[in-house]
Amino acid sequence: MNASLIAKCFEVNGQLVSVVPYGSGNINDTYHVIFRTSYSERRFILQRIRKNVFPHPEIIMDNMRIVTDICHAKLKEINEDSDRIWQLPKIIQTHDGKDFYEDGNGDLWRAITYIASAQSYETVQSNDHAYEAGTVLGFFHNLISDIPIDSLGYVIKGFHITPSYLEQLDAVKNTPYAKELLSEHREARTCMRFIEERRDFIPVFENAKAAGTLKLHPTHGDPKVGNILIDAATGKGTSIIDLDTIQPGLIHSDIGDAIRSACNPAGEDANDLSTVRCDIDLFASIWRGYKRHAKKFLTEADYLYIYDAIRILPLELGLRFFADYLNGDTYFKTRYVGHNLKRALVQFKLVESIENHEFQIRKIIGV
Ligand code: GN1
Ligand code: MG
Repeated sequence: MNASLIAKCFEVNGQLVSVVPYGSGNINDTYHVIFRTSYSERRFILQRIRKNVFPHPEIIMDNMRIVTDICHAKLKEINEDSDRIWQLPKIIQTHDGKDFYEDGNGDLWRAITYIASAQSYETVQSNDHAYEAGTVLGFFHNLISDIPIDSLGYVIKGFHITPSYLEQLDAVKNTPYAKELLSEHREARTCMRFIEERRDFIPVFENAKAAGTLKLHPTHGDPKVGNILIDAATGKGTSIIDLDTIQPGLIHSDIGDAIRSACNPAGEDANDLSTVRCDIDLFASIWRGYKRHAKKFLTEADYLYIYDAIRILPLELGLRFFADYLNGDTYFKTRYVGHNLKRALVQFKLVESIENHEFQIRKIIGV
C-alpha cells in the first residue's frame, strides 16, 4: 500500500492534497502530508517504522502515548508562564481509534502533528543555536523526569549499551565480507585500530550503572541537533521531535548525543574530515543551555560522568556506523558506497578532538 492510501486512514478532515518525502532520517520513511477543506489546511507527518530496526514498533507507540499525554497536560500549564510556547508532536489516531496503522506487509505507520513555523537544522548554526538545543533537551529531561521508568518499554534492546555494539563489531569483523573490506581499505583499518585503542573505555557507563553510581531515567534516545525545532519567529527552541527511541536509559546518553551533534560545526555528514572538530564555544553554549533546566536534577555523580558521556557518544555512533559498514549496510540508510565508513571516520575525528580538549571541557563542566 502506498503512502497516499495510508495517509487517508488517519483522522484528519478534508481531502488529501499531497504526500511528499520529508526530512533526512537514517532509519524510517517520513512524509509530509497536506489535507485541505474549503476553509482550512491540515499538515501532518506520516512515518513508516522499519521493522528490521524496530522489531516491536508497537512499543514505540505505547511509550509515545504515555510520554506525550503526560507532557501535553503539563505543557498547558507551563506555557501560561513561560518565555516561549513549548510544543511536542501529538499522535493522530486512525479512523478506528488506533495509534498506528499496520499495512499488509506488517509494516507499522503512524501519524503525528506537524509543528509549523519552526525549523530543524542538521548542523549547528551558531552559539545561540547550540544554546537553544541545550535548553530544549534540559527542559525535556525535566519534563519527563517523573515518569516512572517501569511504565516505559524498551524499543531497541541494547540501544546505547556501548559494549553491545563492540560485541556486534567483534562478531562481524571476521566474516569474509568484512575481511575483504578491511584488507582493501586503509581507512577501515584505521577505524578498527581507533576502536581497539579505546576498548577499555567502552564499558564505562555499564560499570557505573552496575555500581549503582548512575541510575536509569526516561530518555529521548536521539536528541541530536537535527531533532530540535527552533521557532522561526523568535529563534527560540520550541520542541524536540523524533520520539521513537524514548525508553529507560542514562541521561548521559542524551547529553553526549546532543553535544556530539551540536559541538561539531561540520556536522555528521561532513565531506572534508579536516573540518570536523569539537568547537569549545559551541560546547560551552549547549552545556549552558542544558544546565538552565538540568541544574534542578543533576546529581554530583552525574557531573562526574559528563566528560565521559561527551567522549563516548561519538565513539559509540562511529562504532555503530563502522560495524554496519562491515556488515553490508543493513541498518542505516546509505546514499553512496562507503557512506557508513565515512560517517564513522567523522565521528572518530570528533572523538579525537574531544580528547584533545579534555582539559577545557572539564573546566567548563567544573569537574
Ligand atoms: C539514527 O534515523 P535517525 O536519523 O532519527 C539512529 C540514531 C543515530 C542517528 C545518527 C534508531 O536516527 O541512534 O544517532 O541515526 N536511530 C536509531 O544520525 O538507531
Ligand atoms: Mg531517530
